[in-house]
Amino acid sequence: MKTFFKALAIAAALGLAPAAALAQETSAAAPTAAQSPAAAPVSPGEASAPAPSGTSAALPRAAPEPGIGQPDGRFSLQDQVTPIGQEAAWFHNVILLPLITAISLFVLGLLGWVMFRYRRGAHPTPSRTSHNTFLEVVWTLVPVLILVVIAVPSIRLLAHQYSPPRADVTVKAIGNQWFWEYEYPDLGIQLVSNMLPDDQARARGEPRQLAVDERLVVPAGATVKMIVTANDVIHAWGVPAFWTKIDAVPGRLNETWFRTDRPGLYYGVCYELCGARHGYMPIAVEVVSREEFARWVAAHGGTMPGARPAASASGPAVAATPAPTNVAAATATPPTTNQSAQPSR
Ligand SMILES: [Cu+2]
Repeated sequence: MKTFFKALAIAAALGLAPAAALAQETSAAAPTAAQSPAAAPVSPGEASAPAPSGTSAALPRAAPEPGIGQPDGRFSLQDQVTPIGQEAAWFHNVILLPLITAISLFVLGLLGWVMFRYRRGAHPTPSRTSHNTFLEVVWTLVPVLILVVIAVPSIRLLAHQYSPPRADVTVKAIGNQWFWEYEYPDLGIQLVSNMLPDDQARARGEPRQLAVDERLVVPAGATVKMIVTANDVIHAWGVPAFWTKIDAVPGRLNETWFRTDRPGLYYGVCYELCGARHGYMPIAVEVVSREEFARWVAAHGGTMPGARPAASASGPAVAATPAPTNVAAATATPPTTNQSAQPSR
């Protein structure tokens, strides 16, 4: 009986394995090899300067909240702050996890029963039964019904994910070895976002290897359309608290979206193994009020759509596009590379 309970515990662990995998995914930023902070893709002069540009002055940087938008060691999904994320988390926590746990325990119980009840000592003459129509119908129909039950919320979630509302803000995210670039094509803003070295992250009270110099800033309550691509190799842009993750493929524009009403700071990472410093190109999304967003746009030399002067409504927005403020940091030769030459596209 003792071994049975032991086996039961193993089955429970197996049933919960997918959750463990997901939880692990959220902490993918954890380093696999010790890397000195000096190897961060930030030039030495840059590293000593607290803020790469004067842009952050107009907007106080939101501090991260414990347990929100970052891995905190929990054995489950991060708190979801988008409607899609909440629907998906409900599907995972309320439907899938109990179902796979119950199925695993049931199968384990059957195995244990057969092993115990029909062992040679207790059952020396084996039965010669080879068919049982009732059982065969049951073990065919029950899995089919389970799949149908799963399919309904699953397809509903897919439909919601792939029918985004009209976009309020469009952001183009471009993956590079090993940093992210962001463009707001309608606002005339370009950013380069590099990971902060450990000492600077600590000084700002942010988690190491998740803090960046330039955050992606979006307004609360707005539908943000993310157009995601890459310059060199395949990366993937994702933020676990938004339930958003999509590949960044050179030469392709992938699209995803998110909307959250909750201001705050949410971290993500690159989710596609993209080279030596794959683990060091984090993502930080700061969700602010609409007023703060307007101030942030102005501070970055951008123009809010409504604020554009009538005379220049037909195009000069492009001419007004400012040069990225901290491009020098990103275009500096990376300390390591696994490519001898950039492939021409
Ligand atoms: Cu990457």
